[in-house]
Amino acid sequence: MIRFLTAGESHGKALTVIIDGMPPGIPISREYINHELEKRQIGAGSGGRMHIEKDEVEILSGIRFGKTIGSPISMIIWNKDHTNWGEKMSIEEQPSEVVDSATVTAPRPGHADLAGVQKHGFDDVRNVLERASARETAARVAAGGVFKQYLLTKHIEIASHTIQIGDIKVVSTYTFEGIKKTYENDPEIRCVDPGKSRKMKQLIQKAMIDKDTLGGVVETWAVGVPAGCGDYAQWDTKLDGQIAKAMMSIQSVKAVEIGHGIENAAKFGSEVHDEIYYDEKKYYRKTNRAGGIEGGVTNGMPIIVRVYHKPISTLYKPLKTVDIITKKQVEAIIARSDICVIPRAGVVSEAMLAYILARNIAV
Ligand code: EPS
Repeated sequence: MIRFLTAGESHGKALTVIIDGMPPGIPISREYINHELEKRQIGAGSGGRMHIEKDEVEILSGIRFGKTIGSPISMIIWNKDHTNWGEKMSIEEQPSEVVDSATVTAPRPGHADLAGVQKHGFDDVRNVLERASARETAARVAAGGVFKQYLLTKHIEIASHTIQIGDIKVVSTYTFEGIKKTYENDPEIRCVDPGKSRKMKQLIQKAMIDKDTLGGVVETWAVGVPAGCGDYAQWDTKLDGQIAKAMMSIQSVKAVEIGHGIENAAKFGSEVHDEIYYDEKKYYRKTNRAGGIEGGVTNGMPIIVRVYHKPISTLYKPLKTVDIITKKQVEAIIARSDICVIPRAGVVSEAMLAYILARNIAV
């Protein structure tokens, strides 16, 4: 079964990813993966780091003459910013002045900072924040580039778009073709509705002026997935459960919704379930409120997943916290960060959905 793991600190030498279990003979283009990485780098509300990095993948193993060979695929993305952090992120021991200058003791509310320190008993938040950083998603997106190319050989396509930033929501109807075009038509926000996109951008600018941050909602579709993917018989093989776990693991995600899951909870059953019809030797539905999954199994309709991101927890007007050494009330650290990740986060959701579909299809 396909699986993958990532490694690497935000300001360490590099991010790495190993994918195990990919079937042989799948054409893999490095340019395709690099284009996915580029999508993660461009967007309104991103911080200064994106001006330093130009993420590109180096493939180290598992691919020969342009095709997978059934061996583990290992890939690396070098962190350009590491040259500015060499001593502070040194693998070797360093003198105490260097260690002190790199130490962080004021954890940010909402980040993994304090929870990670409590877990391991650290006296330096940096040990946690370097790995918990959303920089890690670059490695996931590189893996996603491999999974998406595999799914294309099965005629499965994945795309995402921004449906909410702060309290600005898309209410217009849209198609998969429309969603696919959002990266080209609106790289800064990735919204199908130009009017809403303008308002979202203005809201991000306001948050920046106010030294605040914004969350939002990304919607991801997978089309071409045949009926019968996943399982209804065991809790851990249900496809919706697998997707929810994968999406919830993305940095800053606090809720996951399949189809119209949230609004359906407030309705009568007669208003919710997608009625079944039959024509020309196949079943079809006129609606897709279930988001393509019933009982943990795909029903042949597009899979629709929404992920809800909280606002980034590094604020330029810092919240109150407690110093982990002195236990005195202080202000949280101000680290360079993003104002809003939503436009860039879509490709991360796509990568995680591609992973779950690839691992269920390749069994
Ligand atoms: C990010 C890289 C990080 C942050 C951000 C996302 O780089 P740096 O810390 O050098 O600015 O900008 O990380 C976070 C939002 C976070 O909470 O850690 C990236 O590559 O996306």
